[in-house]
Amino acid sequence: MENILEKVKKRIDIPVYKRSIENVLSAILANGDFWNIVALSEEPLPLVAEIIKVLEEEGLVKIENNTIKLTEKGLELTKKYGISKREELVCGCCEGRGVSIKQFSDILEKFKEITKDRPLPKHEYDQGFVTPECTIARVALMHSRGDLFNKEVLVLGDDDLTSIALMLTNLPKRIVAVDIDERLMNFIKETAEKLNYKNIEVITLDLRKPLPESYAKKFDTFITDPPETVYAIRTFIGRGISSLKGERCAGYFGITRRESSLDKWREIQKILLNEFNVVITDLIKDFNHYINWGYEEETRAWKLSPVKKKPEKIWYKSYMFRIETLKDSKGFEEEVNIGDELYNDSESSTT
Ligand code: N4P
Repeated sequence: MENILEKVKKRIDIPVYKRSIENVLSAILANGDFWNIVALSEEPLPLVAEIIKVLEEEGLVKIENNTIKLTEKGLELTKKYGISKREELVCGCCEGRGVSIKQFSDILEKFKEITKDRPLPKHEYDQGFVTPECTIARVALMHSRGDLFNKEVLVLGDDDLTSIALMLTNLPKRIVAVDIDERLMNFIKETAEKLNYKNIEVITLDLRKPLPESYAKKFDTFITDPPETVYAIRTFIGRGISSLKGERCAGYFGITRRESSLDKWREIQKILLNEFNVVITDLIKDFNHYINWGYEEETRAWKLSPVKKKPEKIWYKSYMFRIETLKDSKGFEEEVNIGDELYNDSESSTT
């Protein structure tokens, strides 16, 4: 084990622990598909790929018919270290989200109908949208926390078309959606016209730039799903917080384990607590499920994957965070002068 750990450490610049190797071994015991192993192990994809490579070199793992398996020697190692197969044990009723979308079943159907011809993910912007059930569950979650009815809601980046789901509920008193992608903004605008919904505004904006002054301190609730670099997380969530009216307003965002190590998670939590001075009220595992975005073969994940086979089911999920502002919470308003680093760091792989 020590020797595997040392080898991986030398070859990659993502923090790796004995626990990371154990997680990957447990995942391999449960599933032979690379994408599922990444999902089950909850380690960043580039790290999982490197660990599998080392395990293969050590004769602990073999890859046959696109399937990753432990060898006799590998199985012995798991026995020696008391490593068992990883179990998901997700609640079948709510898919693990902890909210029911029953009340919104008509809205789910309408949402599916409307988004049938939606713009498809653009690689350039790291897009990849969640399932309709998930978008509606976001609405249910926000409603259950008292963050929608009669509230002013800001959607920062709306690849998921959450603003459309929000319109359909008619719960918020005002919705503003912001995105860099004109296609999405037009789609949302056209939908609003068709629905004859008046309380929505759309703004086409690169969130490297601050929101127009007139949107500062105007909202009760924001939701965003930033790219997974610390830069993007600070910028998107910080802008969300700056747009809130003041104390006891709420923000929602997704953070994944696929592209962020727990060391990065700690950085993120430091930003939330120390820089923004907000409190985390909810943290729900695998709330967000992303439909495979279609440009898999052009990504770093594809290059790193030991098996050149597209994922068959959803493997990319993220945790949902809910934060609340308190006295002296503050956001982030500066313009950021970065290019590709907004999307890519050593742990990212799906851009
Ligand atoms: C990533 C999608 N590269 C998959 C494609 N990310 C954001 C898209 C917004 N729906 C996930 C980011 C999680 N914070």
